Amino acid sequence: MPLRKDFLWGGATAANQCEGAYNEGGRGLANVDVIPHGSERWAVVSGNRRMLDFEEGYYYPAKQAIDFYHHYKEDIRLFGEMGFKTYRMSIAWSRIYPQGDEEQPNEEGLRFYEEVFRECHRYGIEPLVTITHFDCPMHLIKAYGGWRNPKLVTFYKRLVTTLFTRYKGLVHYWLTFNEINVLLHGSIMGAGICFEPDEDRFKTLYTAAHHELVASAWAVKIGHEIDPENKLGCMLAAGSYYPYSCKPEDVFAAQQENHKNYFFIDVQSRGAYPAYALKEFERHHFELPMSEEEKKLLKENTVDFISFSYYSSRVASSDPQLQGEGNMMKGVKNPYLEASQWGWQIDPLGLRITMNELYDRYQKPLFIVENGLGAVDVPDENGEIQDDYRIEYLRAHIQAMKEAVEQDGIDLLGYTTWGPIDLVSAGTGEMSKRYGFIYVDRDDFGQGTLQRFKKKSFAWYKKVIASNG
Ligand code: BGP
Repeated sequence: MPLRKDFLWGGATAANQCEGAYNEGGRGLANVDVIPHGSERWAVVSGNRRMLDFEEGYYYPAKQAIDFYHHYKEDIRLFGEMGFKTYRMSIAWSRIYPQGDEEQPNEEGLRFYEEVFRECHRYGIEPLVTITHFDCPMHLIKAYGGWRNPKLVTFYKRLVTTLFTRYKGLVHYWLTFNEINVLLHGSIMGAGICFEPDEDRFKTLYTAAHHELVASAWAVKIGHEIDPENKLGCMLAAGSYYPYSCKPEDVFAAQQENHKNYFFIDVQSRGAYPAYALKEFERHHFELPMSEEEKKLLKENTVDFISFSYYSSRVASSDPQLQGEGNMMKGVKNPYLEASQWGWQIDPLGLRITMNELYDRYQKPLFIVENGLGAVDVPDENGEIQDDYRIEYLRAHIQAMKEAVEQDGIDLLGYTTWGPIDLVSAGTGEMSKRYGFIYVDRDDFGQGTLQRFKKKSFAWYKKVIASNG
């Protein structure tokens, strides 16, 4: 079977990496506004260094980003020109509830996204909305301690009820949490948590995970009740772990790493905590704070589809000495693969392997909602970007994706590349790591006109879409 006729081709962004206008339209301050870029970023993202120390002073790039807030018409017109069928974007929670815990939403924020969705529909583009993409209102972090606190579930329920009601008929595809498994690695982005010095991190992280899983099930329930046409998906930072060798200890290490990743999706898709996780909790003397009502909620409100990001496969070894680089999750270097400028290993076949694993495990439609190559793009003497390396990367991954559909029989809803327009990198907090088909004139220091222009890959992707792959 070829790709379905209504295959959802498109691109994906996140509010905090493109909108800018961090203090306009009544928006409140969020974690993503104050995480520094540069050398201290990782310590803050992983919850090891207090983010609150950085509250003042870091204005660029995240707070301005590519100013999508004021350029959305132009940007969506360009997506329309490429033939996008879908545009994945996220809602900035603090535009809708500036503090996070108010009773009433901010009308200006609601109106902004309504206009964005209407603009998409003008070009026949179906919005695919991530409800939270690494963002959390600052007030919820300071006053409640982020997702440690079960009150966040209440506030999230209020948020989703507002969104599903207001955008009924305008949005049909929703993702509850971006890369929910990143919570275990980047606690500030994944859960609005910076650790106290003597905190039991295991307990804190899995408590927060439970709250997000419960919140996600509420979103599925409320989303279906408000509009039965709504399709709700989970979102995993995917990329299978390969064993470093066929030594059983390495195979076992890879299986353990895969468990850590699949844990979230096991709950969201199968509706119950897997046995391996419950055993791990026992070993850590961690009592899952789950009520009978929550157990039932999780069981009855599983997701409609499984979405995931894929940049790279990963390798696990039983040898603790081996360490490598990766996106948020460190892995062992794979000697058979080349890597990007940031050390992300390039493995198109790994996409097909990952798709098969996910489909075997869950038997639900898949949706690839991030894939792409981050690179430094240098304009040539005519000011153009000849990004053949990006075309090559995407072509190979799209080929592997098609094989997974045509030869392995996987049900795939769509494919959105990451950052179809250049935006701020989540990993570095800077502009110079670019993914786009559209170049944005902006550098790491806030210099540049913000002018948009097409790279070579723009026309290429347009053809990919027009020919349905
Ligand atoms: C994913 C995130 C995105 C995005 C992407 C690329 O983990 O969901 O927000 O940024 O990775 O990562 P980076 O920006 O670090 O290159």
